[in-house]
Amino acid sequence: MNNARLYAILDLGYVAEENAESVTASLLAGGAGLLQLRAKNQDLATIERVARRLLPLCRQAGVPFVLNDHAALAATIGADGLHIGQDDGSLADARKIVGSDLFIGRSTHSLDQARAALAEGFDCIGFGPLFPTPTKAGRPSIGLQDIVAMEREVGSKIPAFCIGGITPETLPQVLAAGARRVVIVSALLTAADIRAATAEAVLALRD
Ligand code: 3NM
Repeated sequence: MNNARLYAILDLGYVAEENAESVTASLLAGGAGLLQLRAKNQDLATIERVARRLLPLCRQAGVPFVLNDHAALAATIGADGLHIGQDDGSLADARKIVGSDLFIGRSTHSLDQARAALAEGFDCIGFGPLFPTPTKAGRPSIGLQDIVAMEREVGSKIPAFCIGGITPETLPQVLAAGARRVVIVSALLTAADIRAATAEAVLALRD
């Protein structure tokens, strides 16, 4: 686990498989510090194929490659990290599958869940969605009011990434509310210039 401020996600809901490498290259060139492959509703063979193409790009950039959801596949392909949601079982169960080499992150949707993920021993968390987002449609947004407490109690111990509806327009508010690290998905993947949009976010996240 590194000290990344900007965590980018290559989400196959936004990016066609044939563009996965070029978009990932742009996210990495822009300075994303972590790269996750997220592929809801895709078969495992597709996910493995895309993951095996993205992994060397990340390695070359010195950026950890994280797989969403699929613990066994993450271990098989040699990913650096695994990310799992609230309904994806315990850390201990995921550890049994991936072993001790990978870091494991958890999605959290409240201050209590963030505290619980820290107590359980996760290596990092997502915290959100701060705002309503088309990327996770229907999930209630949690607002900005708990970011300070979350950063104090959890973000001071493990990397904690605010997520959900973060765009160039909302990022200043998110930072003003106390966030230090963010995940940005659609605002980067739909940007006219992905590398430039990523670089701008990295700049805004610097101390
Ligand atoms: N997880 P965008 S919100 C993948 O709160 C994801 O756990 C969330 O995408 C959570 O930057 C989210 O497009 C979507 O809003 C983030």
